[in-house]
Amino acid sequence: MKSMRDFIEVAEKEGELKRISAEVDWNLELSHIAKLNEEAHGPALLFENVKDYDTPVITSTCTTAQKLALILGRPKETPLPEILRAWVDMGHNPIPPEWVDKKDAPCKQNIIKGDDIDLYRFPVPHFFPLDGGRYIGTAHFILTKDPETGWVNLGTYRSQLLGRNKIGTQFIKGKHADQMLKKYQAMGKPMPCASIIGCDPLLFILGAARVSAGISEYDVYGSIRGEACQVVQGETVDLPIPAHAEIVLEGECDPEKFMEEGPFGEYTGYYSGVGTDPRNYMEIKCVTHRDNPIMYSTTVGRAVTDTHMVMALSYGATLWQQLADEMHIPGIKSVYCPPEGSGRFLAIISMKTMYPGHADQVLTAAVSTEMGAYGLKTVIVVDEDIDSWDIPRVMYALSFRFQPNRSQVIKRGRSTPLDPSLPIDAREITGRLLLDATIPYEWKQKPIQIELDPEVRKRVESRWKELGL
Ligand SMILES: Cc1cc2nc3c(=O)[nH]c(=O)nc-3n(C[C@H](O)[C@H](O)[C@H](O)COP(=O)(O)O)c2cc1C
Ligand SMILES: [Mn+2]
Repeated sequence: MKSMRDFIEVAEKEGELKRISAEVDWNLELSHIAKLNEEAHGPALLFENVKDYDTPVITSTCTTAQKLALILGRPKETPLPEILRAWVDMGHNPIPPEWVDKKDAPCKQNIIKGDDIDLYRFPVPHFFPLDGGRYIGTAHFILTKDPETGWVNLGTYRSQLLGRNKIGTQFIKGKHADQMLKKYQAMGKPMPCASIIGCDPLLFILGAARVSAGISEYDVYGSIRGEACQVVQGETVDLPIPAHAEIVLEGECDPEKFMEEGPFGEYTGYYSGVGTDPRNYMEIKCVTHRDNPIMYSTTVGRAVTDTHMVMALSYGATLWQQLADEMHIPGIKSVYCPPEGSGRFLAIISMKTMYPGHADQVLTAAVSTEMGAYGLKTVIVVDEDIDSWDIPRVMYALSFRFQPNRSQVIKRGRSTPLDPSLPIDAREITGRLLLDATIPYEWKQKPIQIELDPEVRKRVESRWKELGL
């Protein structure tokens, strides 16, 4: 799979994509259809007839495990925890992107510069009633490059349509594009950027993934796909653009310039903030697009949407990799970050305890990883006999193995400004809860679990019919 068109072909063949030919309004109607379809665990939707526009819009590409499985080249019945494990297993062989000629890059089929640029020519949806405007960048990612090391980052940061050639940026403090922007600021220069709208959905998933600083999401893409991402030189920016992208917005972000942005119906189920905020923005210098481009979009909003599934997959897999592969902590059996918590506020880790304090080590390590250090509020560890995704069994462990005295409250850690459980003006720091629901390794006398007598069990099972059961 190289492009959005490849995904459409696969998903349609598998019955996981529906074309909508009836006219649909980009103003609220499109998002509401997508949202209600997502709440019913429906297929990806390709809106072919958007009011006032010729360009189609695709939504809901990642909202179920079935579609995530197809994106990762697995059978569509593969359950989410198995997809997560596959991600972890495939993540060991980084492959850098491969440069191709402009003539081999469909994203260069149309090139628009200067005054001819008009972003209102794209069918940009207005999602929720109290949104500050239309959002052109939802299922997109922004490409940036570190001016010191050349590290290329892919980050999904929402973009409001702010003018014919302007889109908002919301690089939350500490995000990789924010770290880079601060370096350009110190150099007194604007930061070259490109917004990629419409691509292999795995690139979007990676844009939202919490890959460690200094590592390019392109290399992780190569590892998971098993082949390099094909890229082409930008027209006006020195950035590697995915050759098969549908729509590319090239431009720059001046760290000293701001426009009003927001609010937006966020993945927490609440609007971000209470009004607009001054934020940096991108001034677009060049638009390139394929012939008959496809606009890629996602509703965000309340769970469960693309954002929740994408984060449950990539944040869960990343936390697992960071604990097991980067920190080399033994005994990690599985990690699950439920989509209902958008894969980022709550993590459940199943582990084989191997020495005293091992569970405590995993708990404190989890909130110190790249993934966990940012906004992870609750971590639960359970013994290896319980699967991390088996919520009834996790509830069992929280009832019969958990002890508050073996658990910890951490008073301070990095938060997300979108966490609605914190007051609107104090969202930079969060508390954390580390819940140990394992049986302590060092106990000499462990509780004796009830097992049925195997002989008697066999005997009564053979009498099942006779018993009328
Ligand atoms: C649809 C969607 C919208 C997002 N919007 C933002 C945003 O506006 N600002 C932000 O900092 N993170 C946003 N995120 C989360 C980031 O994509 C995520 O933290 C990612 O790790 C950022 O890339 P980085 O780690 O390379 O900085 C969004 C994620 C999704 C799926
Ligand atoms: Mn990154």
